[in-house]
Amino acid sequence: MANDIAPTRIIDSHTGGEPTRLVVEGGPDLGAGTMAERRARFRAEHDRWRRALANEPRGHDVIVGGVVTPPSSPGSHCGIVFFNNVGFIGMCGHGTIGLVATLAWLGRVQPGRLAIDTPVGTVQAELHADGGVTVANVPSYRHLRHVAVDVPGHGRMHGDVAWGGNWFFLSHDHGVPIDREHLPQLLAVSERVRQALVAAGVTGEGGAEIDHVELLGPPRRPEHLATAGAPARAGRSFVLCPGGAYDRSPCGTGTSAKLACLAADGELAPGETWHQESVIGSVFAARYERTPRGEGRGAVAGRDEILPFIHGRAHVTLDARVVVDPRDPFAWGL
Ligand code: PYC
Repeated sequence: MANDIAPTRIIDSHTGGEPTRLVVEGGPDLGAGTMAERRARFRAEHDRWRRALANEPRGHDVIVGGVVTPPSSPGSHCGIVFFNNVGFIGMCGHGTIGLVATLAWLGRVQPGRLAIDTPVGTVQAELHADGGVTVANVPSYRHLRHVAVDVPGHGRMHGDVAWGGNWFFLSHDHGVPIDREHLPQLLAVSERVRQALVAAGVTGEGGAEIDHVELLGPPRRPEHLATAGAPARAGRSFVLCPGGAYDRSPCGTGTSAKLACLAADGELAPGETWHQESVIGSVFAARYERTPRGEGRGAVAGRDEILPFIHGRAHVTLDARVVVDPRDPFAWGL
């Protein structure tokens, strides 16, 4: 039976274990305009594509998808709109590393720098000769410090609210070890935290929903542990994503939010390397530069923002063509 759609090619990759599924040919026509306008058009007119690619039976709740578009800014290589099983996300660090690795695999980019337009700003990326990728993310900042939330069944917890391209609540005092053995508890607690934030009216700037919860702990990898006289410049994180899945990678936007908090607390100097481990043990190397005051997102005068740099590596896992069988009642996703 013939396909119901124009030829559509997807390429899957993973970054530190977290999958990215990119539409590199065909797919929805998001038209012209800013990336935020293209995302709005995607949401309003083409949401079946998101469901088809990120939901069962073709996808699953861990997938972050992206539609690669022509650039919206002069000088950029391309644009990208990221989505998941429940909606759209602003930026995606692991997904951008996956995008650059995918473009390299397709032969569309060579080692060097490229700019990529996203709905929350243009980011810079560098493809290194060894295949590693560094992403200079959107300017990031801490919005609220040490907020108390009462989490039903768990008790009072505290955390910072920070922007790293998505909104995060970052907490240390959750009491759960950050390892695979405790995934059921980590998922349960983080989901309750998200609900408690909504109930308590704790939001990002301008009432924005905090849709990612980041539970933090000490590093586990031997090379990241503190040594005599030298504190650990590393941590381990569990990140709950908006659709209920956890990030297998250290989460690029979550690492950016963490860097913003470290910078605000004076615990990491500009240029110093921070290693962020994921709950499965994959690692991003990160650092930041200070941005001139108030020149970042929204240009809020006097706000301290940082420019985060996230370094990681992605591997292509699949190169496929989407089939939509008109007889299939679930062809566009559950
Ligand atoms: O790497 O920024 C990230 C990310 C966001 C959601 C899943 N991964």
